[in-house]
Amino acid sequence: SGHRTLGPTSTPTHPLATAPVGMPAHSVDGFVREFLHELNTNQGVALSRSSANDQYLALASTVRNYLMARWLETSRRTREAKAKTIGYLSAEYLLGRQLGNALLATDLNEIAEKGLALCGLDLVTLRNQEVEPGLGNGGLGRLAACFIDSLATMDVPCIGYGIRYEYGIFRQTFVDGRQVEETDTWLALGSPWEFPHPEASVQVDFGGHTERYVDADGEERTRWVPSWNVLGVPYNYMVPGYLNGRVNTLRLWSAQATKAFDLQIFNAGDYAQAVRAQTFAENISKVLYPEDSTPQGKELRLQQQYFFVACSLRDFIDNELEEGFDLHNLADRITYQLNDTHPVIAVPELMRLLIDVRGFSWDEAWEVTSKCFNYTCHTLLPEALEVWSTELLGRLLPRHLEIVYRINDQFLAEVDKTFPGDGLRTRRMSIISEYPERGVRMAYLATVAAGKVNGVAALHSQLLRDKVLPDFSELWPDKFTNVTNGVTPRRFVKLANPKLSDLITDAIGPGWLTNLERLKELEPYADDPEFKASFAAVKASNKQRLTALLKTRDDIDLPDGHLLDVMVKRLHEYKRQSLKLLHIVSLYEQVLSGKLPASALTPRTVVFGAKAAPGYRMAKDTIHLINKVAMKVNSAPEVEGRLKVAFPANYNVTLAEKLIPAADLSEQISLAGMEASGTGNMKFALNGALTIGTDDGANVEIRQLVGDKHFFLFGMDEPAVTELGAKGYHPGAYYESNPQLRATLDLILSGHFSDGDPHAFDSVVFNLLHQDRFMALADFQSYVDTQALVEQRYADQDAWTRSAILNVARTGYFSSDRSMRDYLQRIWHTSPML
Ligand code: GLS
Repeated sequence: SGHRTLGPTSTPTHPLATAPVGMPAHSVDGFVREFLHELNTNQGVALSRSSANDQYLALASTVRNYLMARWLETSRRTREAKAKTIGYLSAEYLLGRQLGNALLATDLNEIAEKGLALCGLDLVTLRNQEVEPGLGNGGLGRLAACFIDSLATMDVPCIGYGIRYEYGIFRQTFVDGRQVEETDTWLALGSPWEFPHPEASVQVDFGGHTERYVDADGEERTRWVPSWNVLGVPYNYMVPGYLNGRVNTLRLWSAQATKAFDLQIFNAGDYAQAVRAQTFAENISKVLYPEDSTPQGKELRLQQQYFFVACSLRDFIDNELEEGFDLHNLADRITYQLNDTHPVIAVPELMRLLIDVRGFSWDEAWEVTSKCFNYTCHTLLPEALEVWSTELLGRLLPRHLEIVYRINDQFLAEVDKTFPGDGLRTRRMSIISEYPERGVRMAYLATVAAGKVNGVAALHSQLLRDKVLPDFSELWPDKFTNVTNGVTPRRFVKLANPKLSDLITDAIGPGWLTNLERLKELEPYADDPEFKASFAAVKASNKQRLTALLKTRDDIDLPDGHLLDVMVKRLHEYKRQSLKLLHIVSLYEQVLSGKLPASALTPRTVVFGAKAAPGYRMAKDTIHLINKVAMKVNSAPEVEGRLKVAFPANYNVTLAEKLIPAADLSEQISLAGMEASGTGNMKFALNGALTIGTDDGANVEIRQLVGDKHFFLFGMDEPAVTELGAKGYHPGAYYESNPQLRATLDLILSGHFSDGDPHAFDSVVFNLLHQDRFMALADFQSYVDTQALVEQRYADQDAWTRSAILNVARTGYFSSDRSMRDYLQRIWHTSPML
């Protein structure tokens, strides 16, 4: 290990060799020149013979070239200033399409549009060629993407570290209403945004055993003798700030077989075995685990985690720090943010590097390590807190397990000193769990090592302190803090909703996109008839845009003039898509049974978007049920023109950018105390949808900011949920006592939605009736009553639009720029570069 030799071997004499790299001219002419050059020299085709894919790839390279000078300059400037860098360690980055964002960051949109038109090409068509990099599951991965966007825009040095999955989140299709997963081949048609650096590969070891030995100074030391290894190849991606000249780096690692590993077997003549070895190594970065908020106790998952973390720590020390840097001062130059527990194995890895490789004493190493890490927890579900069995960890990373044991011994000694003789407490707090098997609680390890531990919304951080880690917050109250999540307004307002953005700029002038609290200046416009009319026209136009998209993308017809009611997020029981479904079936049942004339329904289209983890049976059954209800409702003459259910497959960032700006109503209906924050909720409010939601996650803060009158609150709050749980929850009692709920469930049980098969949805319905862990039945009446209030308000379009404008004006707080400011102040203790 050590520093690579970089740069020329003798002093360069050509004047260009030391000049900063040039940038193509910022003009239509300059752009066309660069584009055709890329098409000819990179794609090797003439314009007249180029495919749409050729044109897209050439366009991407062209835009990339405009960012290049800034990228190189950013890196030079950061090194020279020896600035502190944020090392964001995340197993997921749900980036979404890159081209639009790069055009925005370089202010090239108009130029590109005109230039391409002069070439007979259409920018929108080319933008639609891009397959989004879906290297994340949901909110957690998208949050990482928003954060690195904000840091670049705020001129903060950051390297995002993660995994370059060959296959990202699966592509969802429906067959007979059931989810079918297809592989996401996002790299198949070329990957113009990445820069591989195989020469900078890092070796990562696994397995084997440890040995004690005495070094030259007579010190007792430990040596790890691993049994196999792989190479990590870095791929760099640009992370451009918005119009500020900064371009940070996202560095994703791809696994490759090491030559030695390979050749040895190959030379022994076993070609098949050599190929198998390669496959084995490359499997590590093959595919994203399609789990969200649930643990995946797979060995490969742990391999992935250690793989990218080991590469990333080595990369920073060897390639970003100057030669001879004293690692005792490492915390002056980097602060690692652990995005959930996935990268927490970085803690023992840094200890190992410092002790075994750099010769630090244990105490010296701990002093450095405990200053380098902070930990963000993203969940409250107990089953989502990772615990790795010591059997597995010891087999895969024997030295790391030893280090974890010693960290635990040292930690428990501290607990015992603070609470002498409190054996129960020491056992509760141990990093090592003993039941159901001996394992390492990664959240505890992270909490012990971290300088700061944060939750992702005010309520979540409070519950984290009081319910998930109460002993730890008692021991170290100052370690705990909150940073409420945010979303980048560049992608989720400007790119997704250009018409709203123009309207805002017309009203309050430019500058709000990097200072989103300025949206407050829109408040007076909520009473301006002209502005209200324009605002409503923007919403209508966004609905038309969505209608056109869903027609071509999914062959779905969205009716005109409906209340557009949208629930998009991962399919999970705690998020309660089933509650939304019960509402739909309840409306339909009332019309069908004659309790309600169809004319009494507010015309409404409900749009779902949701992927279920492939192994999550209940979630997949719920998708099936939603699709079956949709088929029936959409073809029922009784509710024609009044109720429609649309479920476009494969919800992803690209679809979100079209769906959210069109929505009237945002469904945020998780059981209180379950959704750590949510970030979709923020995107909807910022785009002028009203929320129907529980008192959960960041909904709480959204409601406080927009005001009760402009938010539809329903259901139990967290204390009520806890109380009901303690009392004993019996969902069947709600079925028995609520005739409308009973009629609703009975209609499903009758086989009405399943071609007469009464058992098709037993799993979903009986789960609700007999278990209902997330108390959907308890909140049913409150939910349908509140939906009636929604309809009342919607009937007064003027009042609705006013509320929608106030939602936009009052939610500037949810910019991820503000989240990053909070992290800088409360956790990272650093500031933008000047
Ligand atoms: C999540 C939470 O479930 C979301 O509530 C949260 O908004 C997100 C980002 O903090 O993190 N945790 C998780 O495992 N997946 C998520 O989306």
